[in-house]
Amino acid sequence: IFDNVTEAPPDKILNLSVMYKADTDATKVDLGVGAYRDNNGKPWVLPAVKEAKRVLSEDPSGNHEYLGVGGVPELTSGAAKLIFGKDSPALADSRVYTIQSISGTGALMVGAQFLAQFKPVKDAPVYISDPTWANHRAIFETAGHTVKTYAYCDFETLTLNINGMIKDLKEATEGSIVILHACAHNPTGIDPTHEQWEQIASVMAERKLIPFFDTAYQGFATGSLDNDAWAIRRFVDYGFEMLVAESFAKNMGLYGERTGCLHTVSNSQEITRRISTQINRVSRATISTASAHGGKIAGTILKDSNLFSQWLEDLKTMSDRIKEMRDGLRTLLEKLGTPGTWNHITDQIGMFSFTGLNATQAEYLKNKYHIYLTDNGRISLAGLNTSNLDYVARAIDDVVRN
Ligand code: PLP
Ligand code: TYF
Repeated sequence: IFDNVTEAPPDKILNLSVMYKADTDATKVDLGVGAYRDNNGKPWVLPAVKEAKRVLSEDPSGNHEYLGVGGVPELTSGAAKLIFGKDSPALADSRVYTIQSISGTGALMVGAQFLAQFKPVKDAPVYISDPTWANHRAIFETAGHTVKTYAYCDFETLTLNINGMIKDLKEATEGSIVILHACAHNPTGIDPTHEQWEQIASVMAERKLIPFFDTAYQGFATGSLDNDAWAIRRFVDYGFEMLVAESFAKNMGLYGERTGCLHTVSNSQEITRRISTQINRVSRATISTASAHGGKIAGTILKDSNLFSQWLEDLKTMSDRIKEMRDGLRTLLEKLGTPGTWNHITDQIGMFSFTGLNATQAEYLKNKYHIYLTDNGRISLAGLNTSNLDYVARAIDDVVRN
């Protein structure tokens, strides 16, 4: 019956993790998957998360019942405030609907399926940045959209190709959906400036394009949750109707708990009410109800001011360590006189650096030094620590010279 099933290509990032785990060399370094590691190279359970789990475990009314279709109410209301701001007019006017999702991926998928049915211009494509997180294409194609790309990275200078981006958006057909990374762009670590976001908003409004923000790194970009939501809030003020996929995987370290939210913003309370019924229907048909454990942890942190303060400290611990690694790597490469310029390592923000190394060089680093990075030259700075930084810098120096 299944003779016609061909082999699917492996997911490059997940495959890299598998190869890293199988590598028995003691010097191996994992700069592949975007997951935070502490200075000992170990996964980190945030103190705020530990405390939230303790609070939940002692709650006498705790149980394992199904969640309602919307998810954990403390999570969805807290998550919406986190994204749109406590004083958001869209929230005050009840123009936002928020549903709990299976992390960022699930939020994108529910949004993609909703749009496949209700996008205002039938057959309008979905635009993703070149480059982007590899799963974007897969998610939107799976939901039946045609996926196109817009220029994003100037691969020579490793800066934003704003002119190329504006040109591509100008040429997009009316009603196209544009996936935008709210902050800390994956894989490049390059974000538009406020002025560039204004340009993007202006052309998107003119061309009647639909923004679909993906926010997986709030708190990792500028060090402030509010600043990292700046673009989304600006687009709301601009008057856009839009979608936002929000992940708590990275900023709460809840990777495996699959905790996130999908938000929609419309121009009226009544439209939002109708949208909510359709989003609920899509979610019901895909996951039925969201998963409770991560939702309750994140909800507990968002609603409790002490836990929230602890979370801000935890975010600072993570983003400060990543910044130190950025500074350290750049300084070492410059000290070694490694050919090329390395300022982009500290100019870029978030969890990743788009180093400019190519696929051959990535392969060389893996084979000779047991250093794992994606073949587009992206490194996860969270994989660096004070014990391996020097080793990695020397390896990069070697591969660049050879
Ligand atoms: N979007 C981007 C740009 C990402 O980098 C990621 C994770 O790496 C996600 C979404 C979603 O991840 P998750 O489904 O684990 O929340
Ligand atoms: O490192 C990245 O870009 C991500 C990591 O369910 C990831 O692809 C891994 C598993 C997952 C979501 C994201």
